[in-house]
Amino acid sequence: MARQSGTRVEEARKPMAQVGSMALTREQLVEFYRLMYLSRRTDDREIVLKRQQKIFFQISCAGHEALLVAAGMALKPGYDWFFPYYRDRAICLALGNTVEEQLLQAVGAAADTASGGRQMPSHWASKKLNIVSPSSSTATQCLHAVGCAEAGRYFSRHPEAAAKHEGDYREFKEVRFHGDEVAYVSIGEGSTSQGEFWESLNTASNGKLPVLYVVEDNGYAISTPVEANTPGGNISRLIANFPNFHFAEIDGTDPIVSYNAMVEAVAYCRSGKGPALVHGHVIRPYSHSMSEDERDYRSRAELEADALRDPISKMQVWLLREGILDAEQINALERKVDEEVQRASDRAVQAVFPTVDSITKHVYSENLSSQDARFDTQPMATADATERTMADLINTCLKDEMRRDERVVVFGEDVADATRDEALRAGQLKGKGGVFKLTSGLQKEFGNDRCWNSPLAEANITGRAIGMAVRGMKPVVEIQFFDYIWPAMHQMRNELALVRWRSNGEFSCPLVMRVPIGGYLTGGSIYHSQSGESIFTHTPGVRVVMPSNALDALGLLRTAIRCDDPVLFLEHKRLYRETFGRAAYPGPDYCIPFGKAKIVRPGKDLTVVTYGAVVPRALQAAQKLHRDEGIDVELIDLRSLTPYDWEAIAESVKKTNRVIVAHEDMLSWGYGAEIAARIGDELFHDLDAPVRRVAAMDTFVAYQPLLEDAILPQPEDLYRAMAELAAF
Ligand SMILES: Cc1ncc(C[n+]2csc(CCOP(=O)(O)OP(=O)(O)O)c2C)c(N)n1
Repeated sequence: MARQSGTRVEEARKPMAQVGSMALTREQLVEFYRLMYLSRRTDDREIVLKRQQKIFFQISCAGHEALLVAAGMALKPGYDWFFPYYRDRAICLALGNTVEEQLLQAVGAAADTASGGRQMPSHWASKKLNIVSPSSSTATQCLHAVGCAEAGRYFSRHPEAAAKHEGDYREFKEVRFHGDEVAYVSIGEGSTSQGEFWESLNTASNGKLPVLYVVEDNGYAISTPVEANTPGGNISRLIANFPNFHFAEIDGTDPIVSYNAMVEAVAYCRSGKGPALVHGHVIRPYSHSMSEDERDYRSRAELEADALRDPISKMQVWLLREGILDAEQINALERKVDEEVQRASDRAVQAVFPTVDSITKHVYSENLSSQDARFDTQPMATADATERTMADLINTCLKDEMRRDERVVVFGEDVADATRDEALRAGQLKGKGGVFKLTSGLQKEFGNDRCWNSPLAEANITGRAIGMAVRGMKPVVEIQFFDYIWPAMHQMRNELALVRWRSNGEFSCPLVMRVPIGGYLTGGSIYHSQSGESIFTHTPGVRVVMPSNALDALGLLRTAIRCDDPVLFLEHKRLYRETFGRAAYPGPDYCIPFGKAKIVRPGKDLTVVTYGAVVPRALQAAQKLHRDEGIDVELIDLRSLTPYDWEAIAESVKKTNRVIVAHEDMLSWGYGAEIAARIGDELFHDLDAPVRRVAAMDTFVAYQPLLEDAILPQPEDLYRAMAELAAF
């Protein structure tokens, strides 16, 4: 187009397809078709490469191209934000992703800019274009888009929060935002059955957020037809009553109709009125993926009916009929596209593969380790030497960090002082501030947009926090009880832990999840007493810490907030207001590096490695054993569980030659199993006795205190194990 003469350029730019107030020029229409065709031919090329075993998976965008090119042309790359799913090849091409970039991912090349060979093809990501690295999980991305939109709005209201800051995660998190930016998220109609889709609609609607949802309805989720997923077979009908939304249901195989709908929806989002959802009916001509054959479950008649709606042939016919391109011009355009795909493919199959030594790169931050020396500080003497509880010092730390860093926001269930805040502001209410009061006063001091109540939905909390953290905010969210972390598990395991690694370091989501955990509550019962830390220490990419006293809680929480990794911060509720481990406020910069254990009691006869609420119980047992038998136990409080302080363990075991690993969680497959195995493996020659474990019974915690006492490890159990091991 660039080489056309003056009059031909004018001709090309004349509006050709007028629908409502929207118009596409001839030039745009040709580009529209080119992008659709480019997308289809890239899929076709991948299919060939898969058959040649040069790539290992293929899932196509075929049939969705019109809807997606329309979205791409209506949005701005590098300005708006994108959370596309695996069918979205065409929008990524329209935004500026190249065929070569896409094929480099397909071959698993080192130069794959989306993931460095870590993700399957069609897992689009581009830092430059604001296409955020996705997982393969269906619907998780909806909550990220919501969090992303919230971040854009937050930075618009707090522009000074975007400033770079040396010495913490902000040094490595550049913030870019625009007041009228839109967050695009797409999803298949089958995946709208996922709770996370609905949880995201909830917040997008309530917050009038500029999120553009595109539901690509090809009528099937693998082999399950839409009516088996969606009651009544139409998602638009079900969601129609969400307030503040702009809705459009369209034929997504029609480029002009799609473009019109997208432009209108984007304008609605940009204006700040709220979110929009475009439900496009499309087709799926190529089976779900190359791992199956849809002829096994779809009738021939159905496939033939779909074929008649193919967007590529429909647009080609339309261009010819409208006289926009003649057959020769179409052939020339298609030939050029074919050559482009061929060139990209030739280069991609020659690509260098990632080396094995790159595997562990970007599991955690390469920029700022949570073990960094800058987190190794000493407590400062302050004017107030009052001994304070763990609950009090955690609350103080949150306030300190919110004062210091405007990117820190706190949300979760019941964490605000009062959502209806008039009476609070008038000084008539004390405020709630969390079921354990740990976030008390944050909303009052920092305002409603820095501390607020989330919906009662743990995936919502976690997914939104991920979206915000990707943009550079530092959410410090609360899961009300560890027992209810499970709805967030999908977001934690498949998203939080993986954003950095799967994007080869291009994206990250350092944030903090504070979670009250544990039993010893006398009546806490099954659903308020659970442990389960090993499930998360078994997840690379997330740091897990669990303090046993007030000073450690404050120092570790500060490091959690300032560091560059996602952190699961486990707070033992029994320790919140315990007399054990109270401490004076150590000043606003006191930090403790992760991975550094504390010797609670030095000793020479045997080592106990533990953490959390077992620390005071083990200490009690050790002191009694010393009084009774003169046996001198060295007690190690790990404090942080990943990373953990292997050096401290090894040094102690080499000295005492006997070791117990103790924890509150169940014995089998618990955290202690890993530590015990490593001691057996690496310190076998230093041992004079078998490695012993003390832990809960392999059951949940019962309500009746007699049972609870029997289920959880008590000081007497620890005493007995120490005495036996010392006598071995
Ligand atoms: C949480 C989750 N469950 C199951 C899968 C396996 N899976 C991948 S795609 C898919 C079907 C999705 O259908 P739909 O949302 O309609 O999108 P389409 O593939 O038809 O475009 C399923 C079940 C997954 N990726 N994630």
